[in-house]
Amino acid sequence: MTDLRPPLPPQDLEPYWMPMTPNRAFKAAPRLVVAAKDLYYTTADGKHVLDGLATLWCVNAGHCRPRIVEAIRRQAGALDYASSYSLGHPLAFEAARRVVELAPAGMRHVFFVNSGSEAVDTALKIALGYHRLRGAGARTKLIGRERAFHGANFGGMSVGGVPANRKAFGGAMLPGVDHLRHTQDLATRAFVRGPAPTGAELADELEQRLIPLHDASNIAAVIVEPVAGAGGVLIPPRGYLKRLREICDRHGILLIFDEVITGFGRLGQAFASQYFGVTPDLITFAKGVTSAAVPLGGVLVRDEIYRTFLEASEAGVEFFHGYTYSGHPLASAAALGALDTYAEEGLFDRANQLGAYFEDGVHSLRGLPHVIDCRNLQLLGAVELAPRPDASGARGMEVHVKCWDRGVFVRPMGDVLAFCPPLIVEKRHLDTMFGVVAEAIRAVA
Ligand code: PXG
Repeated sequence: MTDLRPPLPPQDLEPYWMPMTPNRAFKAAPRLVVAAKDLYYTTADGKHVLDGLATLWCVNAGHCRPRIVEAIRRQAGALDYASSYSLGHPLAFEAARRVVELAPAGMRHVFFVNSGSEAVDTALKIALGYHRLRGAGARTKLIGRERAFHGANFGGMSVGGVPANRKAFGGAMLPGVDHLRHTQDLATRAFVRGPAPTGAELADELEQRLIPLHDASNIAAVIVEPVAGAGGVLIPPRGYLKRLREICDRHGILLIFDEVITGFGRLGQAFASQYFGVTPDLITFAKGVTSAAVPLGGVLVRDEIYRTFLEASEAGVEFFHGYTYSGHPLASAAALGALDTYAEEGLFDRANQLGAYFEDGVHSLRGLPHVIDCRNLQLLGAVELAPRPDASGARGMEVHVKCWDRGVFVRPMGDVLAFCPPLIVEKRHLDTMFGVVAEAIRAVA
């Protein structure tokens, strides 16, 4: 890159209201990054920091990868923007074709949006519209799960289950939403390597409690993250997702997998659906589709759902939904650059190659002070610390800061520290990451 100029230090941090950030604390002690390459950030004071979380679970191909940078650069000078509303440009169609190529069989259509939150709200609307077009318009209830994160918009917030994200908006949630229990149980399933052998029966709650309560004829869809991410990296028990699928099938309920984190190689396949061998009706994705270089999200839909919209709706627009930037040329270009990078470098296989080594790294933290769980699946993992009695989350935040000071970025979610490195990670980076995390946990004890 020839014209990369480090930005000037910001003169005033106040105008920018930062998202999901303790603004007061940040602005008192700001941490700024000015550049990134592959697995490392460069901070404003010239330090290199290893990105142990693909930043926000999204930079799957690593930072500033040449094909992605070049694709964006080229597109920006050729066609900066064209709408997808009754107009089109080739790249959006090509990006859709390429995503569909990676999708589970029978999901040959994709609706583009700009983020995971939009993907989730779009998927929920597709589910409602689909049932209505089939004459089952009473199917409006949506089932989410405790500790789920499905984005910040109203639909995703309502089916989500992270208490802090819901608390302030309780009265404004979508009506007609219920939640399954989450799958975590530290009393019986702590320090399990990979999926727990027990716990699939947690899925039965859908059939034994929620369906009798609401009646299946009123339920549109169940939405789950195959592996819950922002709620603390919760690995589904063996057989759990398959059982959810079977119950949904028995009752005509659509199953939505929110693959915003698990999509694009995190578990060693394009999608978690393929890793678990369970095909949902809709898949939401975002983040890794462009390796985060330009915002893009989408919803993959089962063929019959797309056909229903095209055949059963009145003449004209079949689905009154979309965004100004759906299928944006720069996002489409970035997606193509990212998908080329994944393919050329075999990055979706990295989690298969490194999963066992990563697992050993995660579980090497067992036995350190206050560690109450280590969990992992392929290239996704977490260590959980006991909360301080008077300050839940404080210990996690302190470990996170100590890691940062030692040159490693891992994300605290309360007292859970998550690991989700870019797929270009190598063993030596994992050694550094887990070594630094161990030091930091000891230092904070
Ligand atoms: N679904 C899932 C499963 C996600 O992880 C979204 C939807 C929303 O995506 P957008 O692109 O609208 O942010 C996400 C996002 C965290 C954290 O605290 C996680 C996410 C975003 C920001 C922070 O770890 N995931």
